[in-house]
Amino acid sequence: GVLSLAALGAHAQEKQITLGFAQVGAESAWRTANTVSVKQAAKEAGINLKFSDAQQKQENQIKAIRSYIAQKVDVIAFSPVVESGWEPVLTEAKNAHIPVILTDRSIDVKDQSLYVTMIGSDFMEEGRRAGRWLEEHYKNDAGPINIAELQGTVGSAPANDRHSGLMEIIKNDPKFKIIASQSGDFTLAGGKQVMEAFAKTYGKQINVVYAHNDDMALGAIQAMEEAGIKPGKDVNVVSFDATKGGFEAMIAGKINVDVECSPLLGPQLMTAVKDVVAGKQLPKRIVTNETVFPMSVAAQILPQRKY
Ligand code: GYE
Repeated sequence: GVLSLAALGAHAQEKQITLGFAQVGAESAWRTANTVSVKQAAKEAGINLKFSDAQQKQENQIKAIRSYIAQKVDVIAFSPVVESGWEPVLTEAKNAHIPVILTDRSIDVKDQSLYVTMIGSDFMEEGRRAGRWLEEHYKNDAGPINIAELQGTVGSAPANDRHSGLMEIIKNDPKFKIIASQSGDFTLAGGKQVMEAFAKTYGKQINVVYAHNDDMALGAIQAMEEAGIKPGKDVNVVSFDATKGGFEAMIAGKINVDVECSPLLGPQLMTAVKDVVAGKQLPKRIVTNETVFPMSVAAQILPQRKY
């Protein structure tokens, strides 16, 4: 009768939310922790998660997003491999009335209505933090300070912004020079390979290795050691993410400073997904809280690290 109809109505309102998530890949310890965070948080929030891994290729991500549109998921979330080229597929999602949430990496689009919100770190600020550390560290050194940069994935927001953030700080101080810069695609193998080439070409001229993530820093450390260079001593190693692997390298004296970037975005993402489905207004940008860890605090902090 009337009662069971009301119950049906209530049930319909609580229909399980389906979220399609298009992940970048599995290139780094950061990414692995991010994937675990998203999967766990979906489970805890009772959200039905469809998950895909794009193996660091934008075309794979576009395919995944198209398939989520075809499956009529309630919400699409993704961490864009690169910043550009998203208008067509996001317009398709918009036309299908499926809200899109960006996590971790931002995109470069004119039409801000193509996504609801962007949850993640401020990579420019991370780059500035690293730059400020360098300025402080070398304040009594006349230089020149030669920097070898291991960039992340070409065209990705963290690679673009960790570079620009650093430049913003050091550009007015001519003693700092980026003498080499190349992408290691955020992987350990990539970082090692690029560093091998840098060590051959520049050897002891390098004062700083500026690695856009811990995996590449760890690869570079291997390459330096094989080339007879002492990471952390002959060369100051600056890195990003602050993973457990990064902390262990700091404790071993091989990474000098690690700028934090948190991959634990799952819970915030699931809250945003529920809010969007409930028709709530979300802020356009949700920034993660982060800090900087110098080598000297690593041993004390490591036990509290969650990724
Ligand atoms: O720093 C790196 C990962 O987008 C913030 O991607 C993320 C970056 C992170 O591969 O380790």
